[in-house]
Amino acid sequence: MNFQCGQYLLQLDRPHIMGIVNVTPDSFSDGGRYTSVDLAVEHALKLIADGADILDIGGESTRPGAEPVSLDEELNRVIPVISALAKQIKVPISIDTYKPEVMRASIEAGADMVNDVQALRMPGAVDAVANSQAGVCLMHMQGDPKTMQLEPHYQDVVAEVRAFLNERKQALLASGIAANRIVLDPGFGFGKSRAHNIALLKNLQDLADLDSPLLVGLSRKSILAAIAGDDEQRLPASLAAAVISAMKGAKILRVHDVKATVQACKVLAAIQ
Ligand code: PT1
Repeated sequence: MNFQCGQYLLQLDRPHIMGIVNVTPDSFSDGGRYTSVDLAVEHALKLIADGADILDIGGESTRPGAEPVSLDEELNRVIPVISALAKQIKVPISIDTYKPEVMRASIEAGADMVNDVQALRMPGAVDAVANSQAGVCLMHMQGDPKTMQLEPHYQDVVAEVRAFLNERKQALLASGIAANRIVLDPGFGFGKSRAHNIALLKNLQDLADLDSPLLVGLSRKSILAAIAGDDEQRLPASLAAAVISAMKGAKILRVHDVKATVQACKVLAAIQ
């Protein structure tokens, strides 16, 4: 399975590690530590040295309860970071955004991939990526970040997430976006109860037959603390989740702890 990701063609023959670079003062887990462009770039370079295959740059938190940020604020955070990185790195740069204007400006500045928790549902989002070579991650979310964890409900969470991702994928194909530019993501923690998240992880292979690579983001999420008990970094549970995801067919793992996840995946590779 290959993945066209801007100027890169990734052979997803082993799990690829997507390192998280938050450029937002209220960001999840790294809250407040990387607020300036320089610190975000420095963190990104560290993740590459640790073995990241892709970087995911985000300027607006989408964790439960997060408040939206304005378009100008988001652009001010992410564009200088993408511009600085594009000049000096040899791994694809992903932009984590649902705003079409941020997608366009990011691609212009050198981003290779658009990672959208809204699955390109904002008006203009499909057009913003269509005339580029950018890779696209379509993620499932029920509701919106502010209220999504209040009362998540499904008849059959796996079937409903699968149907949604398939529908969004078909919409992109219909607008001329090549199949090998698309990856799909069940959206762990986005409008899902503990039972919903567990059902999705357990049945991840049911999403693999949509014939697109799967991206999984479980790193440091509250579902892991709920299962394993909380600690500072939620690292042991995050590593377990990464290996389980990879065993069940995930091709891209979106993580904070790149070095540890690379090592965990090597143990899996040794037996495959
Ligand atoms: C994700 C993801 C993302 N997650 C993709 N992009 C976040 N493609 C941001 C919690 O319960 O899974 N896939 N971009 C971060 N979102 C959350 C959600 C962070 C829930 C924390 C929680 O702790």
